[in-house]
Amino acid sequence: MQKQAAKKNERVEEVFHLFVKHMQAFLKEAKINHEEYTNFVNWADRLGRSGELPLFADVFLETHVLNAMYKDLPGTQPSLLGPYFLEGSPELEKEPGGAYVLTQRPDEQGEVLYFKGNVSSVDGKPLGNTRVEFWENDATAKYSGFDSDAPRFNLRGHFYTDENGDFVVKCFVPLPYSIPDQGPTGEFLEYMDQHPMRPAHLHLMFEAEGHETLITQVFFEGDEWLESDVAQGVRKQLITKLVDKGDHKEASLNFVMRKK
Ligand code: MBD
Ligand code: FE
Repeated sequence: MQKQAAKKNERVEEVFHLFVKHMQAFLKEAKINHEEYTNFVNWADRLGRSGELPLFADVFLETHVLNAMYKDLPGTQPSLLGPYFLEGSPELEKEPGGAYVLTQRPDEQGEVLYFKGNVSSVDGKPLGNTRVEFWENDATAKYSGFDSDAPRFNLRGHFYTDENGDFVVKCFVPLPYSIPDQGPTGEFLEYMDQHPMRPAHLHLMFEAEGHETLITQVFFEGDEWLESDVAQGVRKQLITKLVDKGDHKEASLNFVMRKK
């Protein structure tokens, strides 16, 4: 126990030392004057007080952590967890055709999407009984539990793959998402000359025995924000096609999990 705690502190020490070193080098390189310094402290204080710090971090930093960890590894590339994941989603029920039906209000608006996936291991074996966590925004481009007044777990749920690693979930075509741009994060975007948009995406998290948890997103061909995602979460292999089936859309993607 003692030893583990010591080890953990060593890592924190190493990281904090590097952080301070690079911050000091940054202040020097940017020739930050005292007024700018005070402005920065005020902005960072407003960012924290507004509750937007997790948003800011996930939009501007998270992708760089993931790229450094996974860019050159086999298997499906992770994408951003983002600030809108909620623990404790309901387990979804199947409709007669075998698709899991996403939690929704009786009058839920949006275009129905049947999203199909297959989950396998890097060695090619299908991963049956994989827990799939799924969440997305609604037809007003809002996330339940955060910027929407829908019930807390609306458009959130989990289910399990069948023995072949397959699943189908009846959900909705997600919408491009504007991150909140009226607060301190918006101020930052304005100075950066950057729009606040993310391309439409589905959030998925996979948990399978003996494998690394895979947190990723799915995007759609033709989305106007794919190239300029404010959070830089798009990976080529995570883009799929929306196929028009008349009264609904279909899309699919396969997911490959890395072993622990
Ligand atoms: C989102 O919907 C999102 O997925 C991320 C990563 C950041 C902000 C909003
Ligand atoms: Fe999102």
